[in-house]
Amino acid sequence: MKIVKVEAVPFAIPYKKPLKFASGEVHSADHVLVRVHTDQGLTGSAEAPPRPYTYGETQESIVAVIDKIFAPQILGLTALEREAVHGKLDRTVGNPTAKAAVDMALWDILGQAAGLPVSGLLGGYTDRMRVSHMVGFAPTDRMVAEAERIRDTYGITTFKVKVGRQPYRADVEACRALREALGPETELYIDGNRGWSASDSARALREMADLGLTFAEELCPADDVLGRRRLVAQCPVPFIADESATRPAEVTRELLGGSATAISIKTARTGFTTSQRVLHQCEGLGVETVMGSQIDGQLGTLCTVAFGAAHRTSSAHAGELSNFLDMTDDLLTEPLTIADGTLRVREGAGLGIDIDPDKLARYRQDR
Ligand code: MUC
Ligand code: MG
Repeated sequence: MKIVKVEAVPFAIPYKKPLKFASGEVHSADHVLVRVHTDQGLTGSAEAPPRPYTYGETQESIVAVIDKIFAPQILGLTALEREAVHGKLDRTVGNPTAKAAVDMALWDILGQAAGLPVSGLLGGYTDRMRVSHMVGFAPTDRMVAEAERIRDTYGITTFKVKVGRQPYRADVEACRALREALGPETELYIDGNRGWSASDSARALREMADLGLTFAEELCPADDVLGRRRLVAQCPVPFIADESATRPAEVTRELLGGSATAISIKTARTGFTTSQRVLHQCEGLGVETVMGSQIDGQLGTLCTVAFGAAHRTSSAHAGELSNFLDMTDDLLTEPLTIADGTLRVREGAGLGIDIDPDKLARYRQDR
């Protein structure tokens, strides 16, 4: 199972409507399809989504780091030598989604070689996850209409509401309107993408105290160390670190430093190998996790649900598995479907990724 070729194929698929949040906005899925080929003819696939406002990566930088640095380093190693592969990749700092896609493509190869689903190899706890839908910035009536449409169409009853705008009261009003429209049984949590100050975050949380939020995520920058600790100490619900805890060392730092009390795990940035380390770290510390989305397309979502469903703790909360609904199309031969508020793990060997060659030809950006 020697690695003989690593491909990084940039592609672009427009969104039906942009997703807007405090640190950026997405109008098109300008992702990179990563394919690792072996001498036995197996090909593992995954996607890397560039998020410059979170990691500094771009579509061009992902292609360049894979073509110029990672591929030459790992050619000749086997798909079973993941630790050796990571040793090579980690000589380069940063580039988390490029590294994660290589890792997940290797797991895809292992699953295919064994004739077993990756989700089973990772832990096999369940075959599906409840879905949480992300509601981006828009006028309040449109945010409410979107949540109602998503609930009525897909049966989704968990929503992550993007907050972090200035002044913060508009977001408080949007959350209140969502709670009133969706009723007390719907699960709501908020994600500020560092848009508020620590003190505005505290004010907003006080004004939303009666809304029954499940979590608060990354409301203010973790770099404002003392303000953030003060906020987390008074936060009435688990405070999720997302972009401030993208590696095991950062997870340790944020949790032990009192800057977070829960962790968002994103396979798009820690693959399967390092996501499992983060999950076990959190389990050992008694800290809850949520399966987050790097605004994944269908490939990325398949990876997130394969990992999330594999473990008891990662499947305990709804996973962010519905961003692909905002896209006009995708690359999979058989599209993902969400029904009754849940998404199932794909059956079959590996990750179950089957790329439609016509769609790839239509959306690829390199020829
Ligand atoms: C999220 O959970 O924050 C937006 C920025 C990012 O890094 O991920 C998305 C969703
Ligand atoms: Mg987040």
